[in-house]
Amino acid sequence: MARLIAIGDIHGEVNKLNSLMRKLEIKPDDVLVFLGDYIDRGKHSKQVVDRLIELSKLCKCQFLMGNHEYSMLMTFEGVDWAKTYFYNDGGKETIKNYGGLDNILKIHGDFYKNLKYYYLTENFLFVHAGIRPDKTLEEQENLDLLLIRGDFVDRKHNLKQKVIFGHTPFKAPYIEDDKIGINTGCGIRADAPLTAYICNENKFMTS
Ligand SMILES: [Mn+2]
Repeated sequence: MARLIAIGDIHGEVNKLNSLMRKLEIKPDDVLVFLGDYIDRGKHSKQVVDRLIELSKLCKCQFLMGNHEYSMLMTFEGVDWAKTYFYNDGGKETIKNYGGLDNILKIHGDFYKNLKYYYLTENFLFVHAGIRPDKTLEEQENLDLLLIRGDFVDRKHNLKQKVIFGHTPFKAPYIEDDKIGINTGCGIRADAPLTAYICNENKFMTS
């Protein structure tokens, strides 16, 4: 049976991504939904994106925008706050890994510019950070989808779908009736795993 699999924040940890993909034994009819924050902090952001592009040739993949990719893209647009954020929250590792800032867009510009803010199925909404609970999906603002924390994590929302999110780190998957958080700190702590949630089997897997 085809699986619907969400994968949490990777942050340049290509070895953990490879390990998790091996354990999942990806098949051509699987659908992988990556929740964003592929880059920064870890040393191998470029290799992570190379691997993601490879995976998109092996099975169906949805690549969502994280706040780190957004800040990087806005840095190229000359947005001051984004530049400050990018340079102070792991972006220096990404620039070094690509061999210079300009190489990022030359090598992977198409990938970054095509990232989506959310992915919706009948039973699940996938999004990097979460949603503003008192708004409909159509009313959401992109910056909330990328950055919201407690106002989403600590409150119930009204969507009929379960929300699968990353961004806010937890030691183990954060499981509520209406949401599941799977950022288990990959790229923050050396011993923190990368986590996947197999949605239609209600199972977790770690790197
Ligand atoms: Mn994030």
